[in-house]
Amino acid sequence: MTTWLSSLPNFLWGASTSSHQIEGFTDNDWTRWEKSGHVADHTRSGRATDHFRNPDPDLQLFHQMGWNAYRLSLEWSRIEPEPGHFSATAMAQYRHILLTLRALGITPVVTLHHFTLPTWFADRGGFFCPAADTHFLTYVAYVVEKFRDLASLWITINEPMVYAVMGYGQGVWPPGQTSLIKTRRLARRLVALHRESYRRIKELAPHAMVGLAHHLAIFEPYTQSWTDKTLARFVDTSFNWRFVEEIDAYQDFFGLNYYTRQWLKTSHGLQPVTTKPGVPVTDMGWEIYPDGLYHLLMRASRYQKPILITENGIATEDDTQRQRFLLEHLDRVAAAQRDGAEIRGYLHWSALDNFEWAEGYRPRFGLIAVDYESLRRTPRDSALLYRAVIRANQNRSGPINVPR
Ligand code: IFM
Repeated sequence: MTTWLSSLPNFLWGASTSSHQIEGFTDNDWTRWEKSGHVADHTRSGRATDHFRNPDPDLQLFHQMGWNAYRLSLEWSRIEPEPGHFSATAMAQYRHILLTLRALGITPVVTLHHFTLPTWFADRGGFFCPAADTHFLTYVAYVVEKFRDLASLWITINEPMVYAVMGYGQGVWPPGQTSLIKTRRLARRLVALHRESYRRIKELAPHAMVGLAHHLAIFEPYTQSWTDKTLARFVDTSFNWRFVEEIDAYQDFFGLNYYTRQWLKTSHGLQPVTTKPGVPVTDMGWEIYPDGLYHLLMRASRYQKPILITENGIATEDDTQRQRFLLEHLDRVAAAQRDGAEIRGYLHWSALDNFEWAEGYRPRFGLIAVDYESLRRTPRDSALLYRAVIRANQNRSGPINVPR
């Protein structure tokens, strides 16, 4: 069992974001994808929430909401706009953000790759380019060396399987390819890159804890037929667990992103059915299934690593639904703790409303609402409820206590 760093809070309470989704005017392969009309209603991320230009009010708000942790991602295309040229301005702004978080008593969880690529890297073939490892590891080493004094929790890659499937299998994200073979090859490439990044980060920052944010879903057979059951088992293994197995020796904590349950039906092939009639769903059309979090936490705990819930959240215009979602999922976290899972934090997705990739700005995932016209931020009641839960659990060891 890996030990949790004594310099970290016993339990991390907070929320997550990613650079492209909140920062604004980020020039990468997604910006180009948006320009070519691939996002719902031809939306472009544009200034997003304008967070990069003006981060301080948000960071203050995170503090006021009682968070002791915040997961952010660094935007590679800002930091290294051309191969081998690093932007002092971008690095200074990220340093400012990390220093401010430290001053506010908020532990940063820093993601190095969250779906976006510098265009120069994408143009060379992205992670398939012959020098991909050299490029990515140069970027990783550069930022870790510069920020190792301010961050000790690092996530190399966000949701590698989602990234591979959406961009190379379903073709709805850049680069828009539809090849199962390439999806599998990319997953293998990302395994190798994660391992190398892990080694490199540990060389540069031996005390850092390094992990990856695994997107895990519950996959169940649509009917009890032998074929649906076999398909569900196959998808569960290949989407959820193969990657985990392949990098398990290279993760100090288990980062888990959880959202929903999906169903496998032989007539639909590998494409899961997202819901069954009558189940409660979010504005993404995803089933709300809190028990799934419990099952995945218990399954993840077999890997004998501290678990960090790196994302869990709901797209909804109805904040009452968000409040219920939050309490029901936290209740399942507490149950998993009582049953022996070592869970070291819960980071809600998301801190702020943000740009939801191919869906644009319609889905509202934020604990804090953003008015995209005025850029005004308003903490939702769910954020205040979350703060009350955090306060009730301050300095508590053992399972978290969740009001009913
Ligand atoms: O917005 C995304 C995030 O970038 C990765 N995990 C899932 C979230 C909701 O779809």
